[in-house]
Amino acid sequence: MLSTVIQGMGSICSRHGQYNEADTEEIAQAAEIERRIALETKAEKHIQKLLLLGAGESGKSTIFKQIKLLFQTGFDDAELKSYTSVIFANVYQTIKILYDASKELAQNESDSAKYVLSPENEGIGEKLSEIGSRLDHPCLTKELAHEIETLWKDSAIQETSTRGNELQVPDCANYFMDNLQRLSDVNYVPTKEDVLYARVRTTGVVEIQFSPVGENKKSGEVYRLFDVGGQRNERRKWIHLFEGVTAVIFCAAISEYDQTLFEDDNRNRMMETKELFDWVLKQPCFEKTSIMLFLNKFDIFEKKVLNVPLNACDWFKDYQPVSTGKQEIEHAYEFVKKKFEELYFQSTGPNPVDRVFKIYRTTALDQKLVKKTFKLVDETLRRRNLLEAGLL
Ligand SMILES: Nc1nc2c(ncn2[C@@H]2O[C@H](COP(=O)(O)OP(=O)(O)OP(=O)(O)O)[C@@H](O)[C@H]2O)c(=O)[nH]1
Ligand SMILES: [Mg+2]
Repeated sequence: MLSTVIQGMGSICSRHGQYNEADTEEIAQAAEIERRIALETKAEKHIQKLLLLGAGESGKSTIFKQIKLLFQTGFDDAELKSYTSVIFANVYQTIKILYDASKELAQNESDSAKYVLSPENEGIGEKLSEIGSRLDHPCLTKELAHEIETLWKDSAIQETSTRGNELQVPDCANYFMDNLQRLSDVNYVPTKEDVLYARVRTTGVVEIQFSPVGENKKSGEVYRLFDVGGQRNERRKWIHLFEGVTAVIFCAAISEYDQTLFEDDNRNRMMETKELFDWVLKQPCFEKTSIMLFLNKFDIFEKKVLNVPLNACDWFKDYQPVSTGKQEIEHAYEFVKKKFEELYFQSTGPNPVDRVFKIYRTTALDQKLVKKTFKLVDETLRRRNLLEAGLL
């Protein structure tokens, strides 16, 4: 549009045959506009579009928050404070899920006695369960925090919590329960760590632009990172973002192999992730898009895998433990990684494709690790750009 205006101006000038002062000024202005457009176009080309994809609760927004903390301004006071109600909601919802489940288990399980609460705690449980079902949660007072703590420490609730994988207990549950005293302080302002732990389901699309300039100030790449909601009803919005993507960062929560979906209690989370990853790989738009697979929630995985056999998930049915302790954790991790690699090569088909595929072991809560991982992602993408430009 602007170039038409500029061309039009050019023809007026030439029709006149000679330039007066006003013409000269217009030409200078047009040249300036053209120069700016050229610069902007160049800059736009320089911006790399990154897409965070993955199922619900796989850790996309946590990575997004880390990037904001690492390469942008982080969270100001108002933003930190805005997480207070989310964190309180996480606390109330956790205690409600556990109390309601303990009641059910106390009625239906053969070893039901261990799920039965003391009569005093049952009263507290009823009250907290009612609060947990409200849309608007009250402020976490010292009194409420004390009651929640009492209930949390009840052996029936602790027993129930060992079955958390069947109950949709959020991963942040233990962290917030361990911090109730601090959270209920009248002057409480969430810390950076609290914000990273806070669980809020993403709806819609959020984006940030950043440049991962490290200590050596070398990168200079500009990235535009998009975070989307991963639950089933959110995924239909993804497709609008699929054009011109430099890299997909696909988050897979590898600790969730014995859990079912929030949206569908009959569906194993890892099986859902497998199918979703396969679908993403097969998207024609991503033929040349780099695929960065984050095998996330490694911190939970390494604790879980020694107690819950990997073959709890159908995809890992052929898993055979070989050892104990750290060695076994590594063996299990390598097995899962291999499954994803096999899936990648199956989905991509026998013909070699011109795209990068990398796998990273991540714990999205670990800032140092995310920084290190992102540095590797950045390096890979820069090398790829140079290759494409014929400079390598
Ligand atoms: N322990 C642990 N918790 C994690 C990790 N990554 C994310 N979480 C927690 O898992 C919960 C869900 O993470 P989110 O980042 O909100 O997940 P998401 O993929 O954005 O989920 P949707 O927005 O529903 O698609 C949050 O409470 C996070 O703090 C991790 O590596 N380790
Ligand atoms: Mg999210």
